[in-house]
Amino acid sequence: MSLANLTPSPGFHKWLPVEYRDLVEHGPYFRDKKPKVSDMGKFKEIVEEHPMCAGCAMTLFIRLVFIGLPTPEHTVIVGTAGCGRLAISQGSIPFIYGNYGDTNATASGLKRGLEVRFPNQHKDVVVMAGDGGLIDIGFQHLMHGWFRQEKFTTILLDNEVYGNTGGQESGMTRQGQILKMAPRGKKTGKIDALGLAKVSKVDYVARIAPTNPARVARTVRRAVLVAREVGSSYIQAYTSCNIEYAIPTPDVMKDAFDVEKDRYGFEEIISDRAKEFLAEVEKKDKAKK
Ligand SMILES: Cc1ncc(C[n+]2csc(CCOP(=O)(O)OP(=O)(O)O)c2C)c(N)n1
Ligand code: SF4
Repeated sequence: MSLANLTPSPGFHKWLPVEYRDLVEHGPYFRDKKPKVSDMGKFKEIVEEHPMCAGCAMTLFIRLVFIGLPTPEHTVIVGTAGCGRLAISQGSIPFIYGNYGDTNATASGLKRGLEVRFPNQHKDVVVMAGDGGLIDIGFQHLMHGWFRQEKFTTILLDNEVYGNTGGQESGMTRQGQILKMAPRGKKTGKIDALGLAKVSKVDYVARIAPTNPARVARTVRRAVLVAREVGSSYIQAYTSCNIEYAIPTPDVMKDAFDVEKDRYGFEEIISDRAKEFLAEVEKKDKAKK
C-alpha cells in the first residue's frame, strides 16, 4: 500500500476517521527515517486492531514483522487459515488469503507476476502462516518453492499446535506433548524444518523467539532483502499459543525465554552469496547513519 494510495484528496481529509488520518500522517510508509522497534508507541502501526487472544505472542511477533519490513508500501503478504491471519489481514498491507496449504505456490506465481508487471520497482512477497499450514498441509509447496529458489520470504509462526481449530498436534509439536485433541501424546518428534531449509539451499534461514524485538525486526529485514535480490529466505519463529498450552498471560514472555533456551536459540544460516549481499547492504546502511 503506497502512501500515495492512502492519502485522501484534500476535500475528504477532515471527514475521515482520526485513525485513518493518523495512519497517513504517522504511519510507517515512505518516511525519511523508518520507525524502529524502539519507537513503538510513537507511530501508527500497520496493524491497528485484531481479534486474536489477549497476550498472544504471535500477535506481538506479527507487529514486529510489520516494523521490520524494509518497504511495507511495496510488500504483499500471503497467509491462510490459522490464528495469524486474524491479525495479518487487519494490517494496511495487501493480503492474499491462500487456501490452506497453497500459500507458497500462490507466492511463487505472485512474485513472478509482480516482476513482470513492475520491472522497475521491487515488490516483496512474504508468506506468513502457521506450522499446520506450512509444515503439514502446505509442505509440498514449501519444499518445491525452496528447491526452485523462488524469491520470496516464508515466515513460519510456530506455536507447535493447530491453535485456531482447538489443539490438534502438528508436525512441529514435540514428541510426547499432550494436547486437547492429542490426548495420548504425540508419538513422533518435531520436524527439523530448519535442517530441511538448509539442505534445500535456502539462502537465508533463521530461527528466532520474540525475546528481543529489535533482533526480530532486523532478521525480517535481512530475510526480505535476501529474497528480493538473492533467493529464498525462511524464518522460523516461536510464537507460543497461550490458550492451547495453558500459559497464563503474565508468563507468556517467560515462556518465550525458556523455550529460547531449550530449543529456540537464535540461529542464522546464510549462504555465501547472501552473506556477501548483506555485508554490502549493511555497509551502506551504516554509512547513511
Ligand atoms: C483445506 C483446509 N483444511 C483444513 C482447514 C481447517 N483449518 C483451519 S485453521 C486450521 C489449523 C491452523 O493451524 P496452524 O496452521 O498451525 O495455525 P495456528 O492456528 O496454530 O496459528 C485448520 C486445520 C481449512 N481451513 N482448510
Ligand atoms: S488460540 Fe493460541 S495462537 Fe491462536 S490467538 Fe489464541 S493464544 Fe494465539
